[in-house]
Amino acid sequence: MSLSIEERFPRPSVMGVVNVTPDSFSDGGVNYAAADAVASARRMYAEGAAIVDIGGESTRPGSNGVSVVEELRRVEPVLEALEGEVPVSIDTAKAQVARRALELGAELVNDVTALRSDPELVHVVAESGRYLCLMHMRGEPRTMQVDPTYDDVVSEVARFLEERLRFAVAEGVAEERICLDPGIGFGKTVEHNFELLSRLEVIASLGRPVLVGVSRKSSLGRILGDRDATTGPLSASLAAAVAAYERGATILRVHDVKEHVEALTVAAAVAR
Ligand code: 9MG
Repeated sequence: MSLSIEERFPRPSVMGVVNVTPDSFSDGGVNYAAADAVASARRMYAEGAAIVDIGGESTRPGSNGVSVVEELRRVEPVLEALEGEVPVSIDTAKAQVARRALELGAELVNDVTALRSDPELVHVVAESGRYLCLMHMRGEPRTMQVDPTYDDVVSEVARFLEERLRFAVAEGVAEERICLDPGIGFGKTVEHNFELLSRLEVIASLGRPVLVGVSRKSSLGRILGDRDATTGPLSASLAAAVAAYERGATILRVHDVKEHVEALTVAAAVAR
C-alpha cells in the first residue's frame, strides 16, 4: 500500500458506515448481526463507497465503552467475511482490535480519540504502514455533551489536530498516510458544529486531507427545528456533505452511500 492518502482517496470519496453495535442512534442497530453488517458493507461498496468503516463500539453521546473481547466478537467475523473483497477501515480506539483488523486487511484505522486512549495504538498503526484518521473529541462519549464550551471552536480544534498530527508523526506514522477530522457532534453544540463546517477551510489548511462525518447527526435534526432530535434526515445529511466538500473535505463518512455518491458527483462536476 504505497499510495498517499490523497492518492488513495481522491476528493470527494465516500466512506460507508457499518456499526456492528446494538445501540447506535444513527442506524438503530440494523447491522448488529454479522450477516447484516456484511451485506450492508457489500451493498455500500457496490454503490460507490471507496471504503467501509466497521465499528464495534458505539460512540454516541452518553455511551459507555465495551471490552476488547466484546468489540472483537462483534467485528472479527465481519472483517473475515469482507477480507479481500470490500476495502475496510476499523473504527476503534483499541490497539488489540486494530491489530486484528489490520491482519484481516483493514486499510485505515479510524480512532475517534486521536491516539489518546490506548498508548499502544500509535505503534500498531506505525508498524502497519496503513492509513490513520485522527479526530477531535472534547472529553469522552460518556460526558462529551455536558456543557461543551470553547473560546473559538475552529482554532481550538485546529490546534488540537495539529498537535495530534505532530505526535503521530513523531511516533513513526508517515504524515502522508494521515487524515484529520473535526469530529462533528463530539463535544460540541449545534452552533459549534455548524461553525466548524462553515470554516472547514481552516482545518483543511493544516495540509492534510479532511474527513467529515455529519451524516444523520443530531445537529441536522435540531437545526430543522426539533430541539430533542437524536438524528437528522437524509436531505439534511446530503446538504451538509456537499457544503463540507465545497469547503475542502476529502472523505465523507456516510450511512446512505448511493445518495451521497450521487450528490457529491454532481457537486464535483460543478466545482470543476
Ligand atoms: C466513529 N465515528 C462516528 N462519527 C464519526 C465522525 O464524525 N468521524 C469519524 N472519523 N469517526 C466517527
